[in-house]
Amino acid sequence: LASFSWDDPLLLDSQLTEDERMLRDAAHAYAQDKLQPRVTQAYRDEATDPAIFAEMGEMGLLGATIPEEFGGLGAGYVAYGLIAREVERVDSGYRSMMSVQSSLVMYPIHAYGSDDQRRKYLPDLASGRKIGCFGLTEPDAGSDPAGMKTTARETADGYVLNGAKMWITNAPIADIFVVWAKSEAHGGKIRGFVLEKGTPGLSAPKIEGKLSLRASVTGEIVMREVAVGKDALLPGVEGLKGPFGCLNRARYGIAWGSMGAAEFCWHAARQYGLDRHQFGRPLAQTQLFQKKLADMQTEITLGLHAALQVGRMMEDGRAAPEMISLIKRNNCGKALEVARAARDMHGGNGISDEFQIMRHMCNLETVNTYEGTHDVHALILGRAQTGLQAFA
Ligand code: TGC
Ligand code: FAD
Repeated sequence: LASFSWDDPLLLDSQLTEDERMLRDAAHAYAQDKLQPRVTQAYRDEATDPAIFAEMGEMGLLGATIPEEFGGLGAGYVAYGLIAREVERVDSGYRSMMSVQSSLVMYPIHAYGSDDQRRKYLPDLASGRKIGCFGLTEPDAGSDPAGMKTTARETADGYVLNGAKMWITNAPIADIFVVWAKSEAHGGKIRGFVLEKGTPGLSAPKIEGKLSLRASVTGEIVMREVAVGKDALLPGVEGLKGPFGCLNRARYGIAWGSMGAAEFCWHAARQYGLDRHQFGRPLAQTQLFQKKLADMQTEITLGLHAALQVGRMMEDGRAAPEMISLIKRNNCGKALEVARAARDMHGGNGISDEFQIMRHMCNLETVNTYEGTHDVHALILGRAQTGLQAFA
């Protein structure tokens, strides 16, 4: 009889290449040795350690899919997903820092940038010497980014940007800002610009008081008459498909990452149930507890295999954006359910940061909202199967 592995029921591991397993193991070791020991205090203090970028850079975890000539690893999308899963097993905020840098800053500079922009920015971003952020959302344009108000006005030697971005991961500590604006010179079409810290008129105040994702700093981007040269424009794309091209990658990574957070909660709930006795037996020996563990095992296993399938299709160019909506929506929603159940299964200990479940649970509220909310992805899938768009 074939054996059953409770924590890898459908043998995901056997579907990975040797290189993918090695990268996964290196990311796991880094996350457990360097990130896990500092996360509880960082979360309490709402403090982001910028040194994490240099550490991740040294490990090759930033921009893993970017070619080696620009400082990346030239790895595939499955490898990228496995990194996200290992980092998010510790904290969604750390994965956020990594995925913004990789998918939302390095990817657009590589895919839409000029050769000069690639050479100027990518090696420093890959090594973590420079920190990047991605400004799409605005105070009055979240799910509907087409409603953005930020503008770029053409001048004799470049552009002047005005506007405000809201809820921007890494912004207060960023050196490089990929910002999306309506460009008057391009018929009001959305264009991408690369801004640098220190440019007059550009500021990035921190958003205080987050009760979720506290180990990852979030800010605004305020642009008041920010003058940049022509070389700040990303020449290779115009329209919403520019930012969406980046979001496809980041959403895909989140589908893996959220499963890492869910796995942490599942494994912790299982161990807690084995260790804790009530009514003269382990909690894990009750039917209700086992049903919850079986649900966690099932949803996580299905979510990981779906992410693997989409990753393979991304690698051979067959992944449609709707597939990414399906796994982003499902895996974030399921991870949140797993975390809430694990919180309950830990009883009173479930609310203590020592047990870490409630931190994951609070983080996953954000993960379920950013990069397209759970409901917005439902509407994307609804449009794809009915031909009717229900957004507006
Ligand atoms: P729609 O008419 O559907 O499309 C406009 C144009 O964009 C193209 N497009 C895509 N291209 C590539 N990939 C995709 N996934 C694409 N989706 C759309 C589309 O083909 C069209 O191109 P063209 O050439 O015909 O003009 O656009 P819409 O205005 O109706 O938008 C619909 C909707 C709701 C789906 C969309 O706006 C949406 O996805 N909203 C959610 C916004 C969102 O995800 N924001 C994320 C902000 S970044 C973030 O949260 C980072 S957190 C990171 C972290 O910390 O980890
Ligand atoms: P809204 O769009 O106002 O949505 C509010 C509610 O209404 C949601 O439940 C939504 O599903 C629902 N809704 C909206 N439209 C419809 C509709 N047509 N039909 C039915 N229901 C609808 N953005 C960036 O650009 N860069 C970043 O780095 C970044 N990092 C973030 C980090 C954090 C911690 C957070 C919280 C957010 C971040 N975001 C970032 C922003 C994020 O992408 C947005 O919060 C998200 O897209 C939702 O937009 P909103 O907050 O304006 O909510």
